[in-house]
Amino acid sequence: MLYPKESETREVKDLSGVWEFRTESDKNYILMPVPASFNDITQDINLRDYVGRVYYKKSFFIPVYWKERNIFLRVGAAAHFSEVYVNGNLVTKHKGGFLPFEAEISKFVNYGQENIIEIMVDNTLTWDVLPPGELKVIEDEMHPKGYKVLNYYFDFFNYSGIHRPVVIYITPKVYIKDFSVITELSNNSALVKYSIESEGNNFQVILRDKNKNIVAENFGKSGVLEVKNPKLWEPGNPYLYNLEIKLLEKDNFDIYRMEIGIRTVRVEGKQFLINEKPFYFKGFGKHEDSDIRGKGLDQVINIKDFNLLKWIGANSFRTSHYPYSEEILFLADQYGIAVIEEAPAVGLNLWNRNEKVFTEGRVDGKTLEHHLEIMRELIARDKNHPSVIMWSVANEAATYEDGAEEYFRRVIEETRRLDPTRPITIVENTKASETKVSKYVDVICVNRYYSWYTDSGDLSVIEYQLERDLREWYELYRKPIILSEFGADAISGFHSDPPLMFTEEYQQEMIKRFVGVLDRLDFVVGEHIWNFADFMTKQSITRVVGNKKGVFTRNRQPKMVAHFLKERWSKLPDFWEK
Ligand code: BDP
Repeated sequence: MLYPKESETREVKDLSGVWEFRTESDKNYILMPVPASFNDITQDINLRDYVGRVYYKKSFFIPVYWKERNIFLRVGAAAHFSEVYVNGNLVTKHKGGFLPFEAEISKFVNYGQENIIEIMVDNTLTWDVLPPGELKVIEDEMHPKGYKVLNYYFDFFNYSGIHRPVVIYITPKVYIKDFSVITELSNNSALVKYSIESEGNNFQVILRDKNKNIVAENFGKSGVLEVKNPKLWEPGNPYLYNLEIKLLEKDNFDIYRMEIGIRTVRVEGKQFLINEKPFYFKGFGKHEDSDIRGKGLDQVINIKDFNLLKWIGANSFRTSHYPYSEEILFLADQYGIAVIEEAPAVGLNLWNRNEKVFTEGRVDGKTLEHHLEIMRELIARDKNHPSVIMWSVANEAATYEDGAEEYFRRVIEETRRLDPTRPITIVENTKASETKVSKYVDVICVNRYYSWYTDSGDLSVIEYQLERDLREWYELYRKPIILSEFGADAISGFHSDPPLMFTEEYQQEMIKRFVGVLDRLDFVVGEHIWNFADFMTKQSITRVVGNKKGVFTRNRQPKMVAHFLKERWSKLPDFWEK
C-alpha cells in the first residue's frame, strides 16, 4: 500500500484540522482536532473514559476536473473499529486501530460541490480485535444496574479516535497501485529488485542518488536495478536513494517517487547482521503517547523524539505494542534508526495460569484470522522501509499455553511467507523452558524486571538472576538475544541515596546493573530499556498518573539515568563484535 504522495500526476488533500464530533448518545456536536485522541481534549471525565461509538464529521470540496481521476479516501488509523460515510454512503469499514485503510470514492462524490464525510469510530475492545479487551457488565449489589467496564490486559491507556491523518488523493485512472523493493549486496555492487502492481504495463524506473544523479534505470513491471559502489543505509549512516516510477501508458501517465535504502539484514549464529556486520541494538521500547494529543500523530513530538534518540546515542527502538504511524517510519529511515516493528498483539495474557487465553471465546480462530490480516496489512504498508529490520508478532503473550503454539506457528509462518527478507521475533516474558513458541523465531526477545516486580527493592539479585536466565535461553535456543524490556518506575524529582524504589537513583542503579550483565554475554545483541518516556495507562493502584518507567518524562525531559545512558551508548559502537 503506497503512502499518499503528490507528484505531477497526483494530488493529496489533507483533511486534518478541526472536525465536528459527538458521542453516540449526544446530539450536539463539539469541535475536535484530527488527528488526535479525543480523550484528553475536553474537561469532561465522561468523554475521557468514554467507551462506545463516536462520530466525526467534516465537509470538503471536489473540483470538477477530478472526474477524470480516481479519488481515494484514506484514513491513517482510527482506534479501533471504523465506518466511513461519504454523503451518507458507507464507503468502507475497518477493524484494528493502528493501520491505514482506504476506499475509492469517485462514485460517491459531488463534483464541483460540497461533500460530507462522516467517520464512526468505536473503541470497544473484544477478543477478536488486537489488542483485545472485553466489555464486562457487573451485576452485584455494589454497582448500579447495567454498570459496565472495559477490561483490557495491556499497560497503556486505550486512547481512541482518529489518530492519523485523513486524506483524499487522486491518481490517473490506470495508475501505480503498489511497489515493492528488495535489496541485495554482492561485492561492490547492489541489486535493487523491484516489482510494480498496476493495470498498466509500460513502466520506467529510475534510481537517483542524493545529488539527483541517475545511478540506475530499467523498464518493465518488474526487474533489477544494478548499483555500482552503492552507498548503504545503516543505523547511524542512513543513505537514501530516490526511486522514480513512471507509468508511460499514453493517456495514463502516472509518477510515484519514494526514498529507498540499500541494506541487508540477516541472523547468523549469535549475531544480528546489518550489511553483514554484527549490529548491537541500543535503545528503547517506545509508545505513541503524549500530553493532550494522546496517540494522535504529532510531528513536533516525533521529531523531538528522534532528536532525543540521537542525543542519547540510541540506534533503534521497538514499536511497542502496535505499528506506529508511517510518518514515524519515514523519520526512522531518515535519521538512521533501526526499528523492530510490532503487531498490536499485546494483552494476550491474563496473568493467571488457571485462566486460559488461547481458547474458544478468547484468543481463538477469529482472533487468529484478524492477526493474519494485520500481518498482511502491516507488511503491505511497511515493506519498503529500510529502517524496519525485524517484525515482532506479539508482546508477552501466554506462550506457555498449548494453544499458543499452533496459533503463533501460523502467524510466524504467514509473516515469513509475506516477507522472507526480515528476521522475525516474538517478545516473551515466559520462562525459556516453558514457551512453546520461541523455537519458531529468529531472534529471542525477552522482557525482565528483576528487582522490580519480583524481589522488589533488592538490586542485589539482578546479576545472579539475569545471567542465569539469559544463559538458559541461549542454551535452549542458540539464537541471538535482545533484552527487549527492563526498567524501573522513577518519578522525576524523587531522589534517595541509598537508592529506593521510584527514585531516579534506583532507576539508574537498576539499569546499570542489568547492562553490566549484558556486556559479558556474547549472545546478547541488544538492550532496549522500558520505556523511552513516561506514558499514560489505565488507572490502577500501581500506576501513578501513568507508567513512570520513562528515561524521559512525558514532556521529554531527561531523568538522571538518561545521562548515564548517553555516556554508555556514546562509547558502545552500533556495530560490535562482542
Ligand atoms: C511489560 C509490558 C509493558 C509494560 C511493562 C511495565 O510489556 O507493556 O508497560 O511491563 O510493567 O510487562 O512497565
